[in-house]
Amino acid sequence: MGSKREIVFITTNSHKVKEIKALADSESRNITIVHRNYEYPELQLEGIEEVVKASANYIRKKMAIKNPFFIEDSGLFIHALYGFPGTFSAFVFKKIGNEGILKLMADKKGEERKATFKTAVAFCESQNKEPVLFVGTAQGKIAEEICGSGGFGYDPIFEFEGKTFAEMSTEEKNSVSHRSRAFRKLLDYLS
Ligand code: ITT
Repeated sequence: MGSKREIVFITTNSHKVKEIKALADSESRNITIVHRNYEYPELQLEGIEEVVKASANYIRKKMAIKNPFFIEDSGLFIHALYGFPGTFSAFVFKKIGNEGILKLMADKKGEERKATFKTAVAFCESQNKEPVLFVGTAQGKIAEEICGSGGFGYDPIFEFEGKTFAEMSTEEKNSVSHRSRAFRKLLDYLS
């Protein structure tokens, strides 16, 4: 068995770490995820790809991270609300939470409840290399009510094939989620 390669994941969100570590272990690709709980600036840009790229460039130029590292930015895009909360997902979650989103969606039926979860991962091999981006999406809908106690953030209102993400185990969510789809692309790139 070859030696494991260490990749640093920079995030303040421990739920993301749990999902990514479970995924890295289950894929057995000789990658060890090392978590660093650092905050970094997130510019308010047009899309999450632009946001994550700007943040990764900030980190590689201003913070002394020795190992290859990645960060990720995720957002919930509700079709009937023209992509809201999108890049404002963290702010909106803090301000109005899942109850607030359900209120905004009160008059929306069927297809109108469609939503996309999106993750953009930015990986930096070294301090002098531009970040490489990987994007993953999950198509679902906004549930009629809060359901489930697992996961985090918008999971209790994001329904995927009849179940919310909060009703799924980490493994189940990882088999279909936006984050797992983006992260698997990074694993493919690394191997
Ligand atoms: P870092 O930026 O430090 O990684 P964060 O929690 O601020 O952590 P994001 O900006 O990517 O992460 O998250 C935006 C919002 O979307 C935030 O409120 C999260 O709780 C929520 N979110 C992200 N991924 C999610 C997921 O898989 N399921 C449910 N909600 C999610």
